[in-house]
Amino acid sequence: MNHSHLIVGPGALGRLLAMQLAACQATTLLGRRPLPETLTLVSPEGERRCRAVPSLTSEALDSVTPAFVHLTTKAYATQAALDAIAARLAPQTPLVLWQNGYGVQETLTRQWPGPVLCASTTEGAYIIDKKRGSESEVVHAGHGQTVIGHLTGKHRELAEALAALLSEAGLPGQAVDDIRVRLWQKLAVNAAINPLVARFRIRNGQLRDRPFRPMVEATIVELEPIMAAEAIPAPANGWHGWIWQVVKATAGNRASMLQDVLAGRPTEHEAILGPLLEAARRHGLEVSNLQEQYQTLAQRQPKIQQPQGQQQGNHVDAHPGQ
Ligand code: KPL
Repeated sequence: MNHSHLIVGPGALGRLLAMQLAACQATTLLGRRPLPETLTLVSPEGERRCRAVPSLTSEALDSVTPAFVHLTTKAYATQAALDAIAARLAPQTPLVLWQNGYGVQETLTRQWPGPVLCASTTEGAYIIDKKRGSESEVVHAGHGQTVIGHLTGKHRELAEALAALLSEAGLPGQAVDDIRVRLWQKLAVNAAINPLVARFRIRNGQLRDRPFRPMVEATIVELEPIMAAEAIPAPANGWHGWIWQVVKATAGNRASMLQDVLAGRPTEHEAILGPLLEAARRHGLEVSNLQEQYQTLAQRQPKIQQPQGQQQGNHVDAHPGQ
C-alpha cells in the first residue's frame, strides 16, 4: 500500500512531521520557496539529527501521488494553500488538517470530496533560524500525543492507519471518534493562554502571577458556559483545574501566538477566539473579556502574506489529560 506523505506548510510542525515520517515513509515537503535539501532536528533529549527530505514547490506537484496530504499551514492560510494545489491532487486523496482553533476543519470537511481527518497534537516544536533563515533547525521541544479523527466519526480505519504510521515514526498517535470535542477542549486552553501571553509578551508560567492570574480566571469564567452550551464535556479535573495544569506543564513555553507576534506574523485569533465568540452570540452569553482580547489582537494584525507555505510556526503545546 502507498503510504507516501505530502506535507504542505514547512513551518515547525510541518518540518517535525517531515523529519519523523521520512525515516520510515516516502515524504515530501511543499513550500512556496525551495527548502534546504537537508533538515536538522534537535530531539527533546538534545540529540541533533540531519535528514534529506525532498521538497517541491506546487508547480512540480504532478510528480507525486501522495497517500496523505498533511496541511500544516496556519489556520488562516489553509484554505488558500489547498486551493493552490487542489487541481493537481486526485480528488479522493485524504487530507489531514493540523490547524489550531476551529473553523477551517468544518469548511474543508464539507468541501473536499475525499476523506478529511483532523489532528490535534501536543507535540511541541519551534524553529531556530540561523544566518537569516538560510540555515535553520527544528527543535522538537517536547514529546506529546496526537489524536486523529473525522469530524463526524467516519473513516475510522483510515484514522487508525495514520495513527499507526505516526506512532511508528515516533509521534504517538491515536484514532478517536470525538475529534470535535478534542478540538474544542484545546480551543479553551488556547483561548485562556494565547491572547494574554501574546499581548503581554510573557511566558506561559507568568500567567500564574499577578496581575495576569485574575485575567486568566476571568476568561475561564466566560469559557465554562460556552463549553456547556456547546455540549463539550469538561476534562476530568474541570476547566479551571485543567487550564492551570497546562499553564504549569508549559510554564517555560513561548506560546504559539506570542511567537507569531514576536515574528511579526498574523495571529490565529480568528480561528481561536472567533468560534467562541460566535457560540457565545448564538447562546446569548456575555463574554466581554473574550471580546476585548479579540479586538486587541485584531488591531495589531500585519497583512496576511502569500498563503501557500505559510508556516505553522512554533506550535508548542501541552495537553495533560488527553
Ligand atoms: O497550545 C498552545 C500554544 O502555544 O498554542 C499552548 C497550550 C498555549 C502551549 O503553549
